[in-house]
Amino acid sequence: MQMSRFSAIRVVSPYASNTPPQRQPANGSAAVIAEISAGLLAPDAHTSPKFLYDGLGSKLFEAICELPEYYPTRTEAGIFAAHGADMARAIGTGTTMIDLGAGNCAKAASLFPLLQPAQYVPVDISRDFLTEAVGRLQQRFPHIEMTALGLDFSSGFELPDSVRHSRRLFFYPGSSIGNFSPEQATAFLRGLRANAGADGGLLIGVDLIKDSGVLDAAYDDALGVTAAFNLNMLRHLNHLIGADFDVGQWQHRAFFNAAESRIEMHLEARSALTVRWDDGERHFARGERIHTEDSYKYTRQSFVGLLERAGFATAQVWTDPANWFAVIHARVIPD
Ligand code: AVJ
Repeated sequence: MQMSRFSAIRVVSPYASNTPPQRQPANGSAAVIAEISAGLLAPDAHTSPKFLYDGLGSKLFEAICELPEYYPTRTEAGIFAAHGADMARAIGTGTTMIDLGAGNCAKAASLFPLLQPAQYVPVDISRDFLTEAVGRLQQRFPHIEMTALGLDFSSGFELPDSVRHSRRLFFYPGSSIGNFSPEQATAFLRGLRANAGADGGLLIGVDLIKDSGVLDAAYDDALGVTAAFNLNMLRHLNHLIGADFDVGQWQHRAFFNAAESRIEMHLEARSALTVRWDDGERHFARGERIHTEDSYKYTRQSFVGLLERAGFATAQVWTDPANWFAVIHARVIPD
């Protein structure tokens, strides 16, 4: 057979799958770059789950909340719907409601008619996403004073003077407390207690230990939305530290670690590869992982014990009929 006189045409496209992304300058602060670099260079590579939330990450998390497998949001919403009036009786109206990780503010908003806070203070690391949501919310509830705070509260924070001091209610739904280890969670809640004042309280959502098949599916859904959410962190890291992560080279892994009572999420290298960023690089063997998130699960009793160690007395616990999720109201134990 005669060979073609023409050589094969090589298509050079920025979208070709075998073209690793071009590195861009780092956009993160020096502290953020140092934090991410240290995690990537650690023997067991890891990153903080807060880096899952850029603009797209926040939207993907919203999509996760719609998935049939992801029961926490729906189950918690069911508890609020069934027991919201009871919660309002226990907590009272006119509080200073500080919403930690507010996101689209939908959960707090669903409680406004019953809880009628005097001031609403949504806090979220994804500032633009938050600002948009609060603008819409203020129009719907013109009588509630709203002060949005775009900050990372995961390592402690100070509230500005614009936040009222009386009857502070920290609202921490969605089982986001699960991102902390039990020791970190205790320290974090102690910090809230210090910021809450003697008449302060906490309304918190906690995911409960259940059948591991249910847990695994919630973090590895059939549509692959959670996989996209996890993998999107690599795009975010490219932006923050000027790295050249190639998303196609990585795979989502999520499973319940019963010994640690936590869901673990990882990103696993599909082949041996090297990642380079502004002032560092790391080789990953095929199958090597970056640990991106922990989501701890508790029993009702274990979490009540944790609250006590943090200086909170549990006032009331509401659950769904299957006992998959708990919403807990706790009060500051005064010194
Ligand atoms: C926002 C931390 C509560 O742990 O269930 C969802 C994040 N990660 N699917 C959780 C998450 C993967 C979520 N929290």
